[in-house]
Amino acid sequence: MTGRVAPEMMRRHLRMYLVLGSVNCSVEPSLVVQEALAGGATMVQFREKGQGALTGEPMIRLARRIQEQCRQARVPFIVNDDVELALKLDADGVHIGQDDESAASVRERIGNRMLGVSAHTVEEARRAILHGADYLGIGPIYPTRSKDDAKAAQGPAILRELREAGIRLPIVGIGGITVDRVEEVIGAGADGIAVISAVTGAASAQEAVETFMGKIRRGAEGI
Ligand code: 3NM
Repeated sequence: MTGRVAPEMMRRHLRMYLVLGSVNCSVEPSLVVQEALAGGATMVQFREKGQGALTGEPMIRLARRIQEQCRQARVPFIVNDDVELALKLDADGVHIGQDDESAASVRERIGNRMLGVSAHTVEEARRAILHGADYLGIGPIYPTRSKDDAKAAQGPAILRELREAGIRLPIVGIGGITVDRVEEVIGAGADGIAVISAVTGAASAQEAVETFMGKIRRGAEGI
């Protein structure tokens, strides 16, 4: 990649952002990824966290497999939290939370790779932007069972608040998002949605993503 990702490109990548690790999947995670990519997922985050998460070589093997699937689909592959792993794999980007290493120091380490930062308030969002974030992950919008230490759900109002405060950076909403809630999230100011369980827990990940994408397209076109 030459230079930082352009905001307009970032917005497109964020439309249907699948986040997952082996803990979230009842089948082989790469099968879920394959289906989700076939359905039109626009970005994938490897988030190997929680009880029973893989570590060491098995974790790296899974990450590489998913990265290769993303490469073939020409979809960015993002690593959650683990900057070392992202650099080792030459991932397209890193996503960090507020408790992780500071965004400024991650930005220094990853160069022009994409940097996503979770933020929960206008102040955290402003700081993340100053420190070099390419996009903000805002959540949980709705209650979620996929993150042990999730904060209280904020509702779509937080998205509106950020936009009204003048924050223009690409934003993805996360937490408890289902197909019925997409319009609300996009309508409140998000460029896209990030989901775990609505895709990993679906009978068909491909159909789930296709349904999401249909709604996101309509939302983005303001229909
Ligand atoms: N981050 P689901 S909520 C990974 O609020 C993650 O920052 C969140 O999973 C945040 O789509 C969350 O199953 C879990 O609710 C999202």
